[in-house]
This record gives sequence, C-alpha cells and structure tokens, in this order.
Amino acid sequence: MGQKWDRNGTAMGQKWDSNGTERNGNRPTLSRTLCCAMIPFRCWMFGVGARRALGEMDGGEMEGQPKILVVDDDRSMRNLVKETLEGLGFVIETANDGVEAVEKIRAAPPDLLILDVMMPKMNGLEVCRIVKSFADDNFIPIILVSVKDDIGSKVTGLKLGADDYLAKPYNPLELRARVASMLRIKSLQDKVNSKRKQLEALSVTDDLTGLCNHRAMHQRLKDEFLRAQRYNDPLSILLVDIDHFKVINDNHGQLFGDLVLTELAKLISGAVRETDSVARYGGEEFLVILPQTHFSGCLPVAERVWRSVAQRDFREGKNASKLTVSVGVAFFPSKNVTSVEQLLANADQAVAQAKREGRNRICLYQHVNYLYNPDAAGDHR
Ligand code: GH3
Ligand code: MG
Ligand code: MG
Repeated sequence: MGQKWDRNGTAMGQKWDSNGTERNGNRPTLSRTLCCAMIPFRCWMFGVGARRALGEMDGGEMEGQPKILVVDDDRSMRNLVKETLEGLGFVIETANDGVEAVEKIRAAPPDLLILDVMMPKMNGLEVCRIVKSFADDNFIPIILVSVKDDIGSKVTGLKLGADDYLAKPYNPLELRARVASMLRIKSLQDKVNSKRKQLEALSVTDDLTGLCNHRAMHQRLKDEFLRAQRYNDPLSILLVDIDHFKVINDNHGQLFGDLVLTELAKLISGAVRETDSVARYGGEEFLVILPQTHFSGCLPVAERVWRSVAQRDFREGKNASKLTVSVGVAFFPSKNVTSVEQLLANADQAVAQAKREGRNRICLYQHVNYLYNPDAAGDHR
C-alpha cells in the first residue's frame, strides 16, 4: 500500500526487472537467488497463460499468435511494454501516436490495444472512441495506460469503451496479468461472435439445398421490391415448380427425391446471374429474384432454367430420372402490383396456369385486359 513507482515500473526502494522479478541491488541474497530461480518459472507460467488463452481460440478466432498493438509517444515506454511481453508468444507492434494507431488498426486489427492516454496529434481517449465505434463486430479490447490515476480519468476512459485502465508506472506483472485476462475475454467474445454468425447463417439457410430459405427470401424480395418502387426499376421473379415430383419420391424413394432437390438447386443457381437470388420457396418449389430485370430480360432466364432441367439426367446409383418444371413469371411494374404479396400471387397464378395447360411450360402473368365498349357504356350515361 502506498508503494511509489517511477515511470519505468520501478518501485521506490525496490527493483523489478522486465520479468516483474524483484531485484535487490547486486547483493546475492536468498530471496534474490529464489527470485532468479523463479524467473524462468514465471515466464513459463505466463507462457502457459498466454498459450491457454490461445488454446481457447479455436474455430478460426485469433489465429496464430495474438497481435498486440502498443501505442505510446514515449519510445522508452513502448520498449518497456515490448520487453515485458516478450517471449510470451505475442506479436508486438507499435505506433507512435493516435493517428498512426488508427491507421494500423484499420489496416489490420490487433487482438489487443495497449493505449497511452496523453499523446500528440490524437490522444488515447479519442483513439478509444474511434476504435469502439467501428461498425464491425470484431471486439478489440483496449487497456488504457496513463500517468493520470485519478478516478475521473479512469471513469472517462472506461465510459469511452476502454476495457481496462492501468496507471503508469505499472508493475510488469500486473500488465502481463491484465493482458492475459483481456486476451481471454477477447477469445470468448470471438467464440460468441462466431457462434452467433453460424446461427444467423442457419436461420436464413435451407438445410437440404443450402439456398436461402423462405423467410430470408421474403426479406430479400421485400428489400428489392422497395428499391424497385423507389427508383422506378423493373423487378421480375420466377417461380419454378417441379412437375409430378410426388411420383419421383414414390418411385425412387425420399432420399433420391432429396438428391434431385439439391441438384436442381445447383442447376438453377448456375443458370442465373450473381446478382440474382435463388431460394427454396417450398417443398419442391424454387423462387428466383431478378432485380433490375424487365419482362424481356427475364424470359431468357426462365427459358434457360426450364431447358437445362429438361436436359439433365438426375441419377444416383440405380436410380435415374428425367424431370420437367413449370415456371411462373411475374413482373414489377405491372398493373395492380403494389406489394410483394401481389407479385408472388401473380407468379403463383402463372404456375397454376402452366400446370393446367399440361405442365412443362413457362407462363407469364398478364393482367387480363378490360375491353372498353363505348356503345355499352353509352347505355348507362
Ligand atoms: P405438380 O406437378 O402438380 O406440382 O405435382 P407434384 O407432385 O410436384 O406436387 P405435389 O404438391 O402434389 O407434391 C409435392 C411433393 O413434393 C410431395 C412432397 O412429399 C414432396 N416434397 C416436398 N418437400 C420435399 C423434400 O424436402 N424432400 C423430398 N424428397 N420430397 C419433398
Ligand atoms: Mg504520452
Ligand atoms: Mg410440383
């Protein structure tokens, strides 16, 4: 308590080497001998800590050695931090001021930031605010270090999003412990982020085909429809329904049916542009969204899908089958189409008509024209 430290992390009346090991002048005392024996042990301990933190970083998070960016305008402080963390399996990079730090972080985000508060050009608090406002969800823990150890400065730093605050001069042991603790938190946070991303991907993906599922498709179509309405752009959709799919299941089994659906998903995806989206709309129905595509532009796509399905032999082992599809096409702008639901209903009607007409065909939704008869209208005048 009340221990005084100089800016190199040296306690008054007590010496520490860069391993945080007590030095007592040059006198070979028992405690010094013990401490010397402790140095490799402590290094090993921290190495284990760091490696353990690393060991928790599976699944692509924090690949390789954790990268620590040390930002300080004082070269001796940068070197001291480097020395303190050396040999623990970290990659240490440095920046001389806040501007350089932000540039480096943007170019290649570190796993941990050790940030001096008082610096020219841009101070540490400003860097902290900028880094924590980055839109991506990559968590970069920040340890602020400052000669200011009053509560006000600490609270300001923490309020700006810093994750820890260390007053200069600090004990090297404490810095190491806090670095290990921050990297542990970073590792856990990365795991949570990666699991969340996996769950998000699962929630919008159809298990069997890997395409967008119905829910994701609806959202995408809604977005495209709003964009088309706002910018007066055309938008087309194709609803592709396999003909007599039930028979394929009945004749070859459900597993073969699943294979056909998976193959068909690939086939349709390969027949459209990258900017188009393909989704599994229902059991054996697929929806293709063609943004910025007119009536004349979507017909060749519908034809390409329809032809390539008919040409394909679907086979696995002894099971083999040919297939046809009925395709319903609907467009925006189109009379009475003011919502996604209406656009989908039109495509649905077109598919129904294709089925009624004998299947294996493409049907374009057209609003039935109203024939105006002036003579008949005259009767009611
Ligand atoms: P239509 O030409 O009138 O479209 O006839 P259809 O047999 O294709 O249509 P119907 O709606 O009568 O039957 C759809 C079939 O699709 C029945 C259902 O078991 C099958 N199906 C739906 N989802 C899956 C799936 O995930 N895997 C498999 N194997 N079959 C599925
Ligand atoms: Mg400074
Ligand atoms: Mg069908």
